[in-house]
Amino acid sequence: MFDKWFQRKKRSEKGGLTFVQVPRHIAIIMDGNGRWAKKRGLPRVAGHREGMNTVKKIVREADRLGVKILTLYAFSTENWKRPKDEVDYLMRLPEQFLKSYLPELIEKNVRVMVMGDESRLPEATQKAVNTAKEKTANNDGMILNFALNYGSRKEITDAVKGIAEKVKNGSLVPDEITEDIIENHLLSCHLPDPDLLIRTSGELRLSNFMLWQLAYTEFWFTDVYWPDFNESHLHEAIQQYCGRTRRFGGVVES
Ligand code: V07
Repeated sequence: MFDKWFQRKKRSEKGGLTFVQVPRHIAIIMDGNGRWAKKRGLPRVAGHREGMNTVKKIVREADRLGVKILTLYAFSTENWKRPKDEVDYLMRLPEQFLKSYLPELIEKNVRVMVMGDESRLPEATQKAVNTAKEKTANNDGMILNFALNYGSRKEITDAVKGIAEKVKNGSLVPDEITEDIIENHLLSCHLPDPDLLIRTSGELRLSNFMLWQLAYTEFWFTDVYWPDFNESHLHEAIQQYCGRTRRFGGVVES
């Protein structure tokens, strides 16, 4: 169904030229893993494990559809407040994920990136993440960008500190501080802003995720819990995105 619609769209846009509006950069807040487990009488960590399988499924589908960047909010700076057992479990997931999935990512030419403060992560997690980044550093297919121990206010605070330092040492004057300069000090400086943000499990907020970068992003929310999120939900989000007109604050002539 989706594929047929997608192919038709490709042909019909711009007089047969391939002009496809599949979002270049999709960001996802993967919420509802704990609630998914609770609903089934399972421990919260069972939801996180199932959520990890959803990640694999959605990475495959996004790659197949030609998405260039997929950013996934895996762990926030606020998540440390959760029970120690749960945090310990979550911290082992990157390694587990990469153990079973890195070969496929390499085979698919996917590049793994991580955005966040990695210094607080357990040694083994840092090692696994660094190996994945190194082994995929030359891949030029889809970028799989994990927000790991990430918080947007911390990111912006660190950017301000970096800029202040440059002003202090004389390499920058306040008049030269532009939006571009600020952007270049963010953790996402090498990536274009997300075109589409998806949040699962019915919460309608950003929870400290990419506050600067989401300024003009289209949002799509669903009540579905992340472990239940599947290819059809991704298609629905993309179809809705394609039907919207993005104005970036201006007006579009009809
Ligand atoms: C985590 C699974 C998805 C649902 C949300 C919470 C649980 C994949 C990773 C990951 C991170 C970095 C990396 C490779 C994989 C991950 C955490 C939690 C902390 F390089 N899933 N996943 N990391 N969950």
